[in-house]
Amino acid sequence: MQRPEPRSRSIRTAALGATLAVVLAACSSAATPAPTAAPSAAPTVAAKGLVNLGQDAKLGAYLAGADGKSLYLFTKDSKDKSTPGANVIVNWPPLLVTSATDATAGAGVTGTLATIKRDDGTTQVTYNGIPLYYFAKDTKAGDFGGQGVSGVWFLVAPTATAASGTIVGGINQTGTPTAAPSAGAQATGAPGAVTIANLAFAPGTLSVAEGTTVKWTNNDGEAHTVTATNGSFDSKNLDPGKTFEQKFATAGSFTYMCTIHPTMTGTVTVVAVAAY
Ligand SMILES: [Cu+2]
Repeated sequence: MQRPEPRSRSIRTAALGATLAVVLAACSSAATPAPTAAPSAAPTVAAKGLVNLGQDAKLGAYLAGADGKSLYLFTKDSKDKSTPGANVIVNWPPLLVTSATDATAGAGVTGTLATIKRDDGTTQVTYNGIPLYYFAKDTKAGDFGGQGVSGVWFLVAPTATAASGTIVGGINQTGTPTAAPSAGAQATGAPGAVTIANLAFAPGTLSVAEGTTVKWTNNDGEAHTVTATNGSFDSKNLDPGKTFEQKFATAGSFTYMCTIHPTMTGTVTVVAVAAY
């Protein structure tokens, strides 16, 4: 399914820009003698490629792009075949390169990186035959907004493969024996949702990854508040049917309560996402 060329070009340019940025950050451009590494640079940056290994406490190891953003597989794809569709193109930008040699692997990425030609003429990166995508609503490293969406989009475990034709090995992909265990809300595809009903927060303790926006919905017949014990956030009076959102950028355990009904308490546990 063809899309207007300017959009494709902008994605490709963005991907190329990210690659160049990494090369520059790593001070390893083939054409330029490597100067002394900047003291502020993390040691692992130099090992970065276009596809890298991320590590999450709950989800385990997963693939991430040069910018650290999560990469996903689409279970409706098959070996070396991206399934075109308007919804796919809008919400799931493929990981594109201008040349197959741009598909470089970061430290610890042991699968085979290759490329396929998409119907719109662009070149998409594959991992063990699996076409790779970003999720449009992920904005930074450690965002897992696409995980489990519609039961067909999953983070890519390092062991994932399409060698047999169908795609297996997405993290928590249904029916995949290699799925990593997870108790986190991220695996449900509806991260960060708390319902208020019957004078209680459910779940009472919610575990999310760093950077997740948690949304409370008051399904009760009366007003409540979502008020942080440490004062860092406060919904004020939340009337029936209303929602409140709070982003949790840093790891930690955050307790909150309803100031109208002080026996109503809850906790958001924010799990750190390892840097690359
Ligand atoms: Cu209340």
